[in-house]
Amino acid sequence: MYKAILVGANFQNNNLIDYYMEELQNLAEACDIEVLYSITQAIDKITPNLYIGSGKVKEIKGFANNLDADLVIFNNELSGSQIRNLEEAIGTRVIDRTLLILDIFASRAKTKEAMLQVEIAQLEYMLPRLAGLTPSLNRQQGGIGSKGPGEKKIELDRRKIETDRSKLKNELEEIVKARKVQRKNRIKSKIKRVAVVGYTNAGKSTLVNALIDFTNKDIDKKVYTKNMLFATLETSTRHIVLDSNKEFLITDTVGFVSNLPHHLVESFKSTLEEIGEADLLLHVVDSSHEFHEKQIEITRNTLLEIGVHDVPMIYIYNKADLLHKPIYPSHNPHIVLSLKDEIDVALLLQKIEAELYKEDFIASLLIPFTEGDLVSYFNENTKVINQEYTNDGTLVTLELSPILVSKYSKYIVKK
Ligand SMILES: Nc1nc2c(ncn2[C@@H]2O[C@H](COP(=O)(O)OP(=O)(O)OP(=O)(O)O)[C@@H](O)[C@H]2O)c(=O)[nH]1
Ligand SMILES: [Mg+2]
Repeated sequence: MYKAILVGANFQNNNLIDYYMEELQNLAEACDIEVLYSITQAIDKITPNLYIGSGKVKEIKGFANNLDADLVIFNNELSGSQIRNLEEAIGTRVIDRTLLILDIFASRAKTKEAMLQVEIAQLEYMLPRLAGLTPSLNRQQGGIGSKGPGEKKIELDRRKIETDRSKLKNELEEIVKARKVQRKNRIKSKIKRVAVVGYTNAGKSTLVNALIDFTNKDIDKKVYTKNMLFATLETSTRHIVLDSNKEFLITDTVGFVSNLPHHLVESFKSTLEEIGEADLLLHVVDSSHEFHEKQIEITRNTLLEIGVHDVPMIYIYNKADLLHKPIYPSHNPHIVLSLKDEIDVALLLQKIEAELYKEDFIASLLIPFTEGDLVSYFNENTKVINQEYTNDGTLVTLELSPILVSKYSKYIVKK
């Protein structure tokens, strides 16, 4: 287990530095790294060779010696030569936030697609830094960066890395193509789609599971949840059927974090495209987190970065059971709840249903007795409010989508 010192350069005395450093600590712990100490320095501009001032570097070396640290993690993204210079000056391995996040993703990836995406992002991170990576660093590989292309780094051969990268990209493209076909079929089926988005550890997977629990108790279908950063990397989609016979697909997605490495976002774009095609986004927020407003902003910006602008969104201020004082949500429409509370989950489902099916009509249809199958169809597939038998046929009052309204318009007697 690595024992690390965290370092953050703070430009123009940004008041969020404490938040970023706390997050960096969480990221390190998600990587099984023990954090011994955290240092920040206010700077106006980057010192080219060491990023921060040389006096501060000496101070870090002192802490590293005294505390017996074997790793220094920078909150800021470093160049290859900065890494090399810092390692020489401090005498430990030096990595940055980006590499740390890439490493967490590498250790969490389970599907072929996710593994390829992470590996491509890792190679793209490495390519511009090859010159700076010293041989000793490469021999020390193991632990951090050891997943994916880690071992291959011994050969530090740019050409080889570039070939690897394009091979992996081709492989990924094949998988993406296959998934696109699947997705097209789903779009054709016209079933409504909901995507769950939000900061990592906010409760996105818990939400999917709560809906599964509430609607069909099929625990085999549950997705993975855990109190750690980036528990979910792969998107997974589940089918929810409501009491009203209405249904939708719900997709759980990877969580966001501040300064999500650009290569990683690029690499995961194909997976995240599904978000933009959804009819509704559920933006889950850990309302018990001190900086949840900042986390909302980061999530919104990341969504913009992947090209999602105009999908309707409900803000779900989750973990209300952990709140010590009331909160005043600034985003609408919203709901404050605890996903651990079944009544709250029922209310949430109502809200989702109302939003997804807001265009539905209540209509009365007179179905001739000769078309009995149609009456059963409506009972199985729509929300029937009332049904009575008249001399001319069955009078069914029900909620209809605009599509069904036009399809069965000839039977409509009242709308
Ligand atoms: N107290 C409390 N804990 C909750 C609530 N909802 C979720 N959690 C916990 O929060 C932690 C994270 O939940 P997940 O559902 O895994 O979070 P996620 O957003 O999917 O996280 P990533 O996949 O890592 O991005 C778990 O330990 C959950 O049990 C809630 O309403 N109250
Ligand atoms: Mg999750």
